[in-house]
Amino acid sequence: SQRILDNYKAWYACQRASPLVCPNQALATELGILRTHRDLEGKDVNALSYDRAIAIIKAFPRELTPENIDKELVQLPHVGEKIQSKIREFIRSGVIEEAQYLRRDERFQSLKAFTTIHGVGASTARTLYSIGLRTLEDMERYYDVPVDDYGNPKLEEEEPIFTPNGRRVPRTAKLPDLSIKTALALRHELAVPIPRDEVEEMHAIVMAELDQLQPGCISTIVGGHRRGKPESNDVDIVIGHSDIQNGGELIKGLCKRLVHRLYERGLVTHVTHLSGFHAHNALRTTHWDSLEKALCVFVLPEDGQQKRLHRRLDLIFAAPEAYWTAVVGWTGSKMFERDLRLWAKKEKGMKFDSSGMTRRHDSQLYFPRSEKQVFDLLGLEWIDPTLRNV
Ligand code: TTP
Ligand code: MN
Ligand code: MN
Repeated sequence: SQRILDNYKAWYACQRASPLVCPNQALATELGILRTHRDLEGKDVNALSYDRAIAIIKAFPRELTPENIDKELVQLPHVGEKIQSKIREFIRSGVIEEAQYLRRDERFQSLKAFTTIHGVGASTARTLYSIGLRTLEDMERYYDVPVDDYGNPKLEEEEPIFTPNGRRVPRTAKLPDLSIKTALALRHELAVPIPRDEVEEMHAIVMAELDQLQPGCISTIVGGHRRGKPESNDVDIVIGHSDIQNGGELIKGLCKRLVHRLYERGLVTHVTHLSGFHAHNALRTTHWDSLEKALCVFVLPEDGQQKRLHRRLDLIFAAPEAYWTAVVGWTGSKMFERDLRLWAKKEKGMKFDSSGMTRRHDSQLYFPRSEKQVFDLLGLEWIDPTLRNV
């Protein structure tokens, strides 16, 4: 609604409409370089300031120009003097000099490349740099990743067995872990963005397998796909059960069973994280695992001659009372989620996360029946998933 669009100066990102591409996109991208730099160097407070300022730019409804900048900028929350001057520099000259410098800086380039590997955070990246590594090829040698005849990294995996009907079946019964070494070996494939139709194809195959184990399951594709991104870096699926009364019992343990089934089918090749149910706990203040989750590597069955790429797949199983909070919690973006939790806590005396919603003073657990109801219970105006691209 127009009211949401007019809300661009609101304090919390979850009150503002943030489209996928905003009128000041080039500015947001340039500020993003500075944000990434602060993040890579461990300056978390600084990085968060940039996150908040970029979030404001992403919701700003008009193009900023040399003519309107003075008037517009002073009215915006979360944009301190330092970042204001960076914004002015960009509006005046079309670039931010520091960002231009960083793009060519060896240390920045190295740290950024290292963190593209699943499981490598900023602090690991800094350690790798400090012991002399500079490129991903250095990192491959350091982690002893095997290479093929062309020098390209390859998977150190046992040859799969092919059954008479042509299905790939892994030889061992144990699910391999997605280690840094494996992530390096797969890095070229995992870096290829996933188009929307392939996301939907993966979803359909996963749900068909799940139906064989437990009929009646429901699901929502979440993450960037749900926010309208034309291409995603992984596939995120929230899974629940249509039986409100018994659904929790029916899907308990199902996450593990599904992943093992997908593994036996040759559809899942690696897993990074497999967790069971914990109850939503109103007393815990930090975000923690409270649903059944599996973060995996998935590969579609070969389609004629077409070789299919390894893809990251996140599966989140939620009991009926947590289904819609899980959908909201995993739709993102990360900044939208951060401010949702903050809004719930500071403004509503509630604890919100993917695993549920509770009133703080008496720990009463809510049971939202739709995504809209999650917003209603939090006292927030509805924001379409495609406008949560903070
Ligand atoms: P991601 O899949 O990491 O990001 P994305 O889907 O927005 O974009 P893309 O995959 O294309 O890069 O996370 C999806 C949402 O899930 C994110 O907004 C926050 C949530 N999330 C958690 O709640 N816990 C987690 O451990 C992770 C990794 C994500
Ligand atoms: Mn995602
Ligand atoms: Mn994900």
